Amino acid sequence: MLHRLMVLVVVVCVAAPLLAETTFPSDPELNQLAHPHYYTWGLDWTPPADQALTKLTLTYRALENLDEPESADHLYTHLLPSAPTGVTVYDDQSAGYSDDFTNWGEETLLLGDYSHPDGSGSVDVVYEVPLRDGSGNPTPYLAWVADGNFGIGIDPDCLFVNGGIGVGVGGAVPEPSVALLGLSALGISGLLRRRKPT
Ligand SMILES: [Ca+2]
Ligand SMILES: [Ca+2]
Ligand SMILES: [Ca+2]
Repeated sequence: MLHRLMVLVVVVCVAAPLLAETTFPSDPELNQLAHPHYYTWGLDWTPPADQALTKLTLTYRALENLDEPESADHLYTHLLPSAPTGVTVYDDQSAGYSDDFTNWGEETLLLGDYSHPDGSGSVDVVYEVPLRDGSGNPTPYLAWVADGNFGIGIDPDCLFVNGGIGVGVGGAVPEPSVALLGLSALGISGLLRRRKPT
């Protein structure tokens, strides 16, 4: 006796958050970070209206400390609430090893005071700034970024080279509406109702 086999297709909708990120092209002028200088990199953008920004990420790609690296060398990196568009180069105000953003005119967030491990070659270094806390409430840094201009402040105290500095700002985008999910379900249902070939 021939039995028909009924296949039950279960469609599971997983409520995973959809993430999106705006990335900024690296500025080649920042590939060679020289000891006698410090830098600001101002970024202008239009935050997506439909996106709840949750984090900012900065990545030094293939970062390397040249010119006799030693543990006393420092690469100070800050998030700035605002900065002139593009790269601006300043002369260090103090000789030796000292973070020149300590005397910056407005509040900054120190992302890292990096020292390159001896003999480690090039490495990727990543810093992440939460723009919202675990409950979804804004951190102070959300306003710095969401007003359309923010900056990265870098004071290399030794020669640091890199293969590009990646900056990304991202967050969750709205999940599809119930109506769209409904239409999608109808579409699947229609497919399942198609007659089987004899
Ligand atoms: Ca410097
Ligand atoms: Ca300095
Ligand atoms: Ca700002």
